[in-house]
Amino acid sequence: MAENIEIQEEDNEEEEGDDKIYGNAETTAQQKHPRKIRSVRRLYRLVGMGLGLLCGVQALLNIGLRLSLYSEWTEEKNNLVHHLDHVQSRYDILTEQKDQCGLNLDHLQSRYNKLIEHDDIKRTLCESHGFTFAGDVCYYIATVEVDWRTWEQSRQYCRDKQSDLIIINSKEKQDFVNTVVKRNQWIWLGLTDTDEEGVWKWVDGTPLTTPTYWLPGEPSNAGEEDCAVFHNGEWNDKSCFEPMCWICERVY
Ligand SMILES: [Ca+2]
Ligand SMILES: [Ca+2]
Repeated sequence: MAENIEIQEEDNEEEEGDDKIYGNAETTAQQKHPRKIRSVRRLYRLVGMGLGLLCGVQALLNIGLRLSLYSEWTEEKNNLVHHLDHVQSRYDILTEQKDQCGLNLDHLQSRYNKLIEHDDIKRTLCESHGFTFAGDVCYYIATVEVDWRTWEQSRQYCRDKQSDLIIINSKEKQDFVNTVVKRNQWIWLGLTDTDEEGVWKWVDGTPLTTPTYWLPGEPSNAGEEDCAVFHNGEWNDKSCFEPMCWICERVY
């Protein structure tokens, strides 16, 4: 027993000895290398400050970049708005000019209509286009027999002269044609039943009504005759493909 107590006392003495050794190690190191430790601490502080500075610079760069982009976008938006205003302004001006042209055109048409109410004006217009003015109607009398044409070709000739094949819807016009057409001449009229057999219509779309001047027994549609012709004061239906003379009528 006494021996054990002596051994424990020896161990305690040894542990107390170790604490003294390790507890004094740092103090000893500080005492031995004070400059080195201060340098390391200073280095840590400098590294920390550097990292903070870098973060700050990056934040400033981000803000600067965003401000730059916003500035460019704002300038582009302002340019677009300015351009849009300009286009709208031009559109308004053109719309106003269009409306003004419409008014001017209506005014001119009205004046033209009043002018051509006078027969002498009509006659002048008619004759200036190579037509003949008679009974308030303007005619182009194509009775040159060497230039016979089919019904469709004759009509196209009239259309090229801003007219159409003659419409005889009154006794006065029938009498006029009688006076200008020679005996035995065949003259195309603007009358056809091409759309529906037996239903005769003038080229302006109006149906055939009285008075009519068909030769007795006509229209016969003999061998498919769909176009009307004037011959010796009477009407007959003939094949539209036969060559004939024709008369154009121009309406003012
Ligand atoms: Ca027929
Ligand atoms: Ca016939």
